[in-house]
Amino acid sequence: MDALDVLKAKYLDGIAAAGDEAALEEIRLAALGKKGEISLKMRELGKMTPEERQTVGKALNVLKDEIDAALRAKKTALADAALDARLAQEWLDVTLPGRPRRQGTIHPVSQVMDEVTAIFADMGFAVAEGPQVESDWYNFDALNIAPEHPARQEHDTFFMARDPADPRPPHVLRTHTSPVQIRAMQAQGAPIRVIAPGRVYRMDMDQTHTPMFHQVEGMAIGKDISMANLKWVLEEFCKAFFEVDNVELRFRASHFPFTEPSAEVDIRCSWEGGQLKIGEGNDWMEILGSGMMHPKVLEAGGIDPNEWQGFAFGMGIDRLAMLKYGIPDLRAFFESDLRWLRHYGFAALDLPTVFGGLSK
Ligand code: 2NM
Repeated sequence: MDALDVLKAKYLDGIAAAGDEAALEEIRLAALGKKGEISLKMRELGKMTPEERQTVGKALNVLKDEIDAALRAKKTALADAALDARLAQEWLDVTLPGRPRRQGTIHPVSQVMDEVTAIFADMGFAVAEGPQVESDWYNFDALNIAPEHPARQEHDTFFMARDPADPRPPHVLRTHTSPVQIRAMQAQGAPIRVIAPGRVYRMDMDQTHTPMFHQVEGMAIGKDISMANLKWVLEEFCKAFFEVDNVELRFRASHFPFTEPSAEVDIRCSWEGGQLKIGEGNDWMEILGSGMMHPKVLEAGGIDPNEWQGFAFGMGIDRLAMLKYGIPDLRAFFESDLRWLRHYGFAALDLPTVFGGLSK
């Protein structure tokens, strides 16, 4: 029995001293592996007398269990210690503020989108969103844009790859956010007041056009909504957006397939000394398109044009951002130049609100 006590002391000391899992595994093999010391001793039981076999066998089994238990306990202890060490090393204080040098900024387009959304939300308009890849029906037909309209020809619109097996016209990258409004009408019915801000795509690229740009369109449908409501809403919008007390708008007769009558809207301004001033001066600047929703568009949205009527308008966000924040070159908008973003970007935590100041 002395021999087993020596074995026991040897292995338990070894286990206690083991510094990692590999060392433990070595000990396990040496003691309990197929050719391990304990296993070999077990094999010798066959040569013993039945009485010897009973006492030595029992003692060997006890020893085997003790070593096995010590190995498991040590393995757990090593894993716990490894985790503790890792936790001690990889800590992170999630309550720390961001490091100013590395903090990102809000892109002027996002800032203006948020401002526009806040202003219209204040007048009771909900925000609607929809897919950027649209069916030909939602992007064109539902908006009373005829098949022969120039916008439907190859050169203005990005078409998705055509499946030769599919007879339907291919989907398109939406050329305006109007399809979102068709979807909103279908989903909610009338009366309704929504704006649809988002990305739109047209095949155009020069000093003043990028193939992807941003729009916000809006509509209000009710029993007696008129151009007068449109004019008030747009004036309120312009005063809030340009942060001036007075604005003057000029409605010029125009033509859009989705509105009848249609008007382009100019705002009184001055450009004296290259500096834009809104609400004064003798210049006019076009800022948006608008009109009364065409009966066919209401119908496409599932709304009865004999019972309901509404106004709609649309404007370009990118140009509004350039005007308001004095950004000279449109193309820099989408180049992701960090110096540009730091210069023209906005602090991430200053959310625009109508009551708290839109742009601070
Ligand atoms: C414009 C000009 C005039 C417009 C129409 C609609 C819809 F989907 F409700 F019919 N949304 N926006 C619209 C009307 C857009 O952009 C120059």
